[in-house]
Amino acid sequence: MTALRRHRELTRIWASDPGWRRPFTTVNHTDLGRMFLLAAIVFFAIGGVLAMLIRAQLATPRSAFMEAEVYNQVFTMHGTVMMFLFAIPLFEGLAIYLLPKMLGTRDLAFPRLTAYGFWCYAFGGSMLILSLLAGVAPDSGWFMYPPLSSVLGSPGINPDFWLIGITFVEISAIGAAVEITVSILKVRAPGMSLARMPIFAWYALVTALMILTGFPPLILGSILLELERAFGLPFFQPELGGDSLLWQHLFWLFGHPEVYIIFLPAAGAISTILPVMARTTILGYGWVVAAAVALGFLSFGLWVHHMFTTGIPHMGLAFFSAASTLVAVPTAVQVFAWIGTLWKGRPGMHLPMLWIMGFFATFVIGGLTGVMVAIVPFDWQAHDTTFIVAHLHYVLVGGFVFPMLAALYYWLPHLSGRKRFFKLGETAFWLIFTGFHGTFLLLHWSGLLGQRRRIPTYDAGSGWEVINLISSIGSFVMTVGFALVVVDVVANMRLAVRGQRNPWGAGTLEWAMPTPPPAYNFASLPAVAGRDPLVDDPHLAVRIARGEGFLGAPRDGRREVLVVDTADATPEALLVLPGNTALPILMSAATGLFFLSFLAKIYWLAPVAVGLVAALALRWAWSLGNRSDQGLQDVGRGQRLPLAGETQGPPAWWGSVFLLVADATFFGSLLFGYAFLWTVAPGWPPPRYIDWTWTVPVLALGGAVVASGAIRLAERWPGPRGTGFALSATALGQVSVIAAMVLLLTMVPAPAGHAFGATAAVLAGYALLHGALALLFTLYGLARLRSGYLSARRLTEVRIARLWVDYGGLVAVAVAAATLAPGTVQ
Ligand code: HEM
Ligand SMILES: [Cu+2]
Repeated sequence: MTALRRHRELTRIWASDPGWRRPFTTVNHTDLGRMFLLAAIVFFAIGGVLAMLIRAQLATPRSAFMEAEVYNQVFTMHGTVMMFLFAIPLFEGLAIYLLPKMLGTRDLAFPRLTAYGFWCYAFGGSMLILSLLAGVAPDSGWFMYPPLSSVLGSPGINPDFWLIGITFVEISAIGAAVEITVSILKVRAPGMSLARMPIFAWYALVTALMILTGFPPLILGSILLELERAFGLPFFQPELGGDSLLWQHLFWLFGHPEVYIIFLPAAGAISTILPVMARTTILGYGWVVAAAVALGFLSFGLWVHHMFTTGIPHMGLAFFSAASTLVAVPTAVQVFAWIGTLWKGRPGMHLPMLWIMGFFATFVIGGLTGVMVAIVPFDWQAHDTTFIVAHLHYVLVGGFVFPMLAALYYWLPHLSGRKRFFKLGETAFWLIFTGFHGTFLLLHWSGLLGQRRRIPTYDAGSGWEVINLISSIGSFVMTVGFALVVVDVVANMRLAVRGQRNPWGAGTLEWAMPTPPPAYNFASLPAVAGRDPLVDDPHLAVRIARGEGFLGAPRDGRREVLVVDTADATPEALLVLPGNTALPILMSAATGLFFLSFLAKIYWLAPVAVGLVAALALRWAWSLGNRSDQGLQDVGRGQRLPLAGETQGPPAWWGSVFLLVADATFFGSLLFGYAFLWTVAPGWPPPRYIDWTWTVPVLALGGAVVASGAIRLAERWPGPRGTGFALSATALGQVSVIAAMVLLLTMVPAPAGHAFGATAAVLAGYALLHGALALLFTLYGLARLRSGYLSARRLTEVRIARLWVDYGGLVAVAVAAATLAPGTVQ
C-alpha cells in the first residue's frame, strides 16, 4: 500500500463528521483537545474581564463604580472561573490534545468519555456564566464558606449555582482523569516503557491521580451543602450537631492539592520545553519524576495551612506548618534540575524560553511568600489581606499562566502547521510581564499595611491609594498584552506561511507527524527504543508514513490502537475504538437536566433525568464487544494479538478501577466527615441514635458474601448456563444488600433534626445507590450473556461487575457498622 493510499484510507476511518455536525459528534482527541483549549481560553477572557472590573473598582478610594453586592459576585466569579473553568480544563485540553501524540498512539482509551467530559464542562460552565448575566451569581467567595453560603447567609439561589454548576463541571474532570490515567498506563507505543515515557506524561499521570483523589472531597462538600440548603440537613449548623469547619476541611482537602493540580502540568510543560530550547536532554529525569510524585503525595498533608486562624490545636499547627515548608524540597529539586539543564545545554532565546524565564522570576517570589505564610505567626498577620492576593497570583499566574504561554508558543507550529511570522508575541511578553508585576508586587505591601482582601472599597487617607492606583494601571497594561497574544495567535494560525515539520528539533513523538496533525496521528505506530525517538532516528517520520510500524494496514473501517503492558510496554492486545456519535452530548444534556432539576427545585424531574442517563448509558455500553470469539489478529511486524475484550485486563476494566479509586475517596471523605462531627462538633450526642438490630448487618453481610462469592463463580465460566445461574445468585445477594440499606434508612432518626441523622441518611443512601449500581451491572451481565456477548474468553462485563459488586458489599457492611455503632456503644 502506498503512503498516500494509506493516508486516504486512515483519514476515512478516523475523520470526524464533516460540516456543522463535526463538533457535536466528534470523539477524536485532536478535535476535542482543541475544543477544550478554546473553551478554557474563552473562560480565561471572561475571568480576565471580571478581574478588570475588580481593579477598576479598587483603583480609587470610595469608588462608586460597583455596589458591594455586585462586587461580591464579581470577585467570587473571578476566582471560580479562573480555578474551575480555566486552569483545570486548560490542563485537560492540553493533555487530551498532546498525550496520544506523545505516547505514539492514535487516540485516548475512551474517546466517547472525552466528548462527554467536554460537554459536561461546557454546559456546567455556561450555567455559571448565565447566573452572572442574570445577576444572581455566587457571591460568598470562591471557597464558599458556610454560614455565609448557607441559607442563613445567602437565602437566594446564588450559592446553588456554584454548588450544582461546579459539581457538574467536576464530572468532566473526573472523567478526563480516568481517561488520562488509563491511556498513559495502557495505550502507548510498543517499547515505550515507563522509563522511556516523555516527561510530560509523568506529570500528567500524577496530576490525573491527584484529580481522582483530590476532587471527591469537594464534590462531597458541595452535595452536603446543597442538601443542607435544599432540605435542611444540618451538616454545617452547630446548633444541630453540625460544624461549619467541616466544610473548610473538605474544601481544603481538595483546595490545596488543587494548587498542585494546577502547577504540575505547568511544570510538565517546562520540563518538556526547556531541554529542547537548551538543545539538550533534561538533567536527572528520574529525580524530576520522583519530585513530581513526592509533590503529589505531600500536597495531601497540607490542607490545614489554609485554616491556621480557625483554632486548630497547637500540635496540629506545628505539624502542618512543618509539612508546608517541607514542600519546598521537591520543588527545589525540580528547579535545580531545570537550572542544571540550562547549564549543560546551549539555550536559545526563543519566545517559549522568554516565557520560561518570566516564570522563573515570578514563581520564585511566589514560592518565597508561600514559605512566609506557611509560618503560623506570620500567617495570623497576613491572613485575608492583599498579601495573600499577591502571593496566590504570583503562584497561579507565574506558575501556571506563564508556562502555559510558553506551551502555547511552543506547540503553536504543531496546531497550525505554520511558521510563526507575526512577532507581536515578544511585545506581548513585555507588556504582560511588567503589567503583572505592576499589578501585584505592591499588593504585598498594602497587605502588610492592613488592606483586607474582598473589600469593595476603602477610605481616602488609608495610605493604600497610590498602591491601588498603580495596581490597576498595571492590570490594564497586562490586559493589553493578553489581547496582543490573541491577535498574534490568530494571525499566525490563519496567515503565516507553512512551516517545516519539527521546527524546534525536539525528540518526542508528537513531532513525528505532519502538522496540523491528521485525524489518525500516525500512519503506523512506531516501535520505541529510547526516550527521544526522533533524535535516535531522524527518519522516523518517513518510516511511520511508509507503514513500517504497527497497524500500518487499515482494515474493515475499524479505529485500531494497541494496548501494552504497563511497565515495559510489550504489546498485549488490539483495541478497537468507537466512531463518531452524538451519544456523549445527549448524555451530557440528560445529566444537565438532572442538575437543573435541583437548581429549579423541580424534584420530580430528577428521576426522569436519571432514567434518561441510564437508558443512554445502556445504549452506549451495548454497542461494544462481539458475539463471537475473534481470535488472534495481525497487528503488523509479524505479530498477532487478541482483541482487548478477549484479555484479562482490558482498558475498560482499568477505567472502572480508577473510577472506583475516586469513588472510594468520596466515601472515605464521608466517613471522615462523620467521625469529625462525632468527635469535634458541639451538640453531640444527638437526642437519639439508631437502636441496635441484627437484621441490618446480617442482611448486608450475608448478601455481600453471597454476591461476591457467586460472581467469582460466574467469572470462571462454568458454561453459559452455569454463568447465568451464578449471575442470578449474585443478583439475589445484591437484593439482600439493598433490602438491608432500605431498612437502615427507615430506622434513621429525622435527618433534619440533627447532623447524626443527616449523616446516617447520606451514608445509607450512598450504600443503597452502590447496591443498586452493583445490581444493575449484574443484570447487565445477564442480558449480555443472553444475547451471546459473553464466552469463556469474553468476560469483561462480568469482571467489571465483580469490581462493583465487591465494592458495593464492602460499603454496605461498613455503613451498617458505622451507623449502628454509636447506639450500641452508648
Ligand atoms: C489575569 C490577571 C488577573 C488579575 C488582574 C487578577 C486580579 C485579582 C484581584 C484584584 C483579586 C482580589 C479580589 C479581592 O480580594 O477583592 C483576585 C482574586 C483572585 N484571583 Fe485573580 N487575577 C488575575 C488572574 C488570576 C488567575 C489566572 C487565577 C487562577 C488561575 C486567579 C485566581 C484568583 C482567586 C482564586 C482569587 C480569590 C477570589 C476570592 O477571594 O474569592 N486570578 N484576582
Ligand atoms: Cu495550600
